[in-house]
Amino acid sequence: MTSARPAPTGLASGARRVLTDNWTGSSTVPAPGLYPHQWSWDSAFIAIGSRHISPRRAQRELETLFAAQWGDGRIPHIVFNPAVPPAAYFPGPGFWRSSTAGAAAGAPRGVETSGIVQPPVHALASLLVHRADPRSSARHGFLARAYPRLAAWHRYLTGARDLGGGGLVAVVHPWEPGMDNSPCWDAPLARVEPAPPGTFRRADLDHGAASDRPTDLDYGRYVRLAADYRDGGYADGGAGAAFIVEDPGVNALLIASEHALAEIAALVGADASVHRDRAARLTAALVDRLWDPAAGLFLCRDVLGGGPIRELSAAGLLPLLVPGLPHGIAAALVRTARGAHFGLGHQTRLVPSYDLLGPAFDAARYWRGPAWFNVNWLLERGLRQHGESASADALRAAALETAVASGFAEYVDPYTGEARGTRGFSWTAALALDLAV
Ligand code: 9WN
Repeated sequence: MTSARPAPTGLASGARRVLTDNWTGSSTVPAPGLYPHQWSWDSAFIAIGSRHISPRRAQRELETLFAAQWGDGRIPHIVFNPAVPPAAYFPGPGFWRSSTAGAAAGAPRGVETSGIVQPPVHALASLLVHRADPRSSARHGFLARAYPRLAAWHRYLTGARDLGGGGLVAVVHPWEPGMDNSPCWDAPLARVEPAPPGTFRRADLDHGAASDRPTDLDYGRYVRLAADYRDGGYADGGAGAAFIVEDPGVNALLIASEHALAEIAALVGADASVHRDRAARLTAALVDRLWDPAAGLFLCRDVLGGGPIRELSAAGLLPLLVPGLPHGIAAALVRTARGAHFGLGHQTRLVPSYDLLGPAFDAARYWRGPAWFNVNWLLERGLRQHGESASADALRAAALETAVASGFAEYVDPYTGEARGTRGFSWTAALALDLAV
């Protein structure tokens, strides 16, 4: 149960306004201008919040995304809106060319998408959306339609994407874990030859301050990796891949979603045990491959480089969300969150995306230090799940205050809460609304 403390004035009305302004009629853009299409994990977080405004709209949000699923089961990280001018976002549909370049992987023909993925929060979001209004959900057959989509999505991730061969999902691009320029990617990315600067144009800098965004060198490498993946027909497991990483955040979200999928399976009359068994296997592999007792944190693993990446990222705290995580590990994660590297409850207003003491820490630059609301929402849930209700209550209060005071910013300075990135950001509004009710 959440604490009874009232939400700050203006929270609910402000959050609703952001979500209404950013709704296109079939999905919600993360923010107008900077992100004018539909993003995968954004839509999952947005649905978790918009279910409190309209359960039907939240169902629609997810179903629009599911309609763009590929034949091999992948849910693409962007679904492009054909009404938006091609130059408004880079890389746009003309770069990814999904309907032709992705044909062998079963990309849909009627809609253009990217060819990479984002973290699998969708089954968790679908269950929460269903629970907001089970009668409407049943009347519209929401879970019955969602279940096979979600099952295929998880099969893709645990099958084709077990690139390390140890039972975990691997990502093949820094955009996939959703934490684009995390210092965790610096070492594996150093092996990637950047695309030459003059060969692409960064539309993001039309809307965001260069000091808050990834660098041009990062972008050169993002473009090279995405172009190579596209030119290989978006096939997984080819010999040419230059970036393969196992990320604890992605895997923790998959496990939480696998548990949700077991509940969905039971509700639609399918076999729930497949999903419970898979969640148990993934949890064992997560602990076995990514837990670092000395750091008190889960670390990313560089599959091609062959070892752990010794950078402390908030992604390594996200396994707190995993039901059934061994008690000693959950307790160690809470100690790490409260310690000097993340400052939960004393040094920081919200948990930073990266180690406060790390060599690459930058309080302003995207995923290299700023605090993000989705990460803090997930941690609030994880803390509560492990019985840490006082910490969860304090984090909830701080997130609500900061969301309103920052104008529902994309991310904030973790010490001061000062707004960074774009404002009127959909998942900030959605998750604040969810924490407030
Ligand atoms: C690339 C939409 C997305 C989020 C990501 C965030 C940012 C995109 C970008 O915006 O990434 O996918 O253009 O920088 O890092 O987590 O889903 O909000």
